[in-house]
Amino acid sequence: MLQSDRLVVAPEVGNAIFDRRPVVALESTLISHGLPYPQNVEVAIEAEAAIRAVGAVPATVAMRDGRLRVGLSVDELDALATAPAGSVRKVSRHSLAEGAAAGGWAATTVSATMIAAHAAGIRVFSTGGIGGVHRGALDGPSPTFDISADLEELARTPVAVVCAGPKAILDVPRTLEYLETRGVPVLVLGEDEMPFFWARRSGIPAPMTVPDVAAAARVVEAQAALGLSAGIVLANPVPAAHALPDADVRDIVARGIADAAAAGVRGPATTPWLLARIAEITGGASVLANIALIVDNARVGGLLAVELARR
Ligand code: PSU
Ligand code: MN
Repeated sequence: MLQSDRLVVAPEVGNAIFDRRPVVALESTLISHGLPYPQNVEVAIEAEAAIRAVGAVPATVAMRDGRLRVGLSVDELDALATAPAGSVRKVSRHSLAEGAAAGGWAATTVSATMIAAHAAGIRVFSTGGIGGVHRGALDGPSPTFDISADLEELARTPVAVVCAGPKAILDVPRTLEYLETRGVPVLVLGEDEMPFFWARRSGIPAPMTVPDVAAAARVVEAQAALGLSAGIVLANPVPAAHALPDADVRDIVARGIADAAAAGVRGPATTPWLLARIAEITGGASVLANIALIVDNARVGGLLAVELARR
């Protein structure tokens, strides 16, 4: 059991949870490792604003000095965003204890954010894209076995995660197979295809389509009522105005992955490295798409939390 002194919930967030008002968790790895400064702090603030605009309370999660923090101030968001490169750890389930023992700031990935959100009593969490089965994890001359801890967390922790699908740098079909095996429903909002992170469509059929957020809320509610203790993925395609063309994403990802292999990048550094490399290749267009999808996922997470609180 998580000791209460290891979980610090901001008063506004704690009051909302106590009153059963809608709350949406946000993660911090996309601030420290996913996007360049100053867009990282701008998107952190915009995502919180998008949640408030639909009547929910935002709670950005990070770890500081060994404690999981649920709800950060603007100054704290800024501290995470401006910390010198390499000074903030990226923590997932397997590295949370190490990050806690080390002290200082640590940014939580999807898996670590789900742990904190669930411990605090938050049912909805918005991010950019979830981790998944990396390309080359299972095949090629030397399989890396690199499968994001996000997938196992979704299998065991009952939090609904709003995202633009698995990041397009991943093996999306195998990520879907993994989630199916581990009992995680994957819902796509308003489309019959999985989104492709920076692009709206991937060509990969959606496991399940929901027409609107109210329909998604009914699935979340049924999942809980049936005693199924897994999470849920609600995939929301990137807003059309900032989407990259599907075919371009395919080419860009292939280039980025070839570059990463040539540079010998491995392990938890892989995702941040590829996101930065793809930002270079696209002249910043991928960053604009990433920002747009994070803010829109925050809005949809807010609507989902409002719908769940109303029922
Ligand atoms: N969404 C984004 N940018 C990111 C991430 C999500 O738009 O950088 C982060 C999340 O924290 C996710 C992590 O958990 O990438 C996946 O890392 P890995 O593949 O090492 O598990
Ligand atoms: Mn990994």
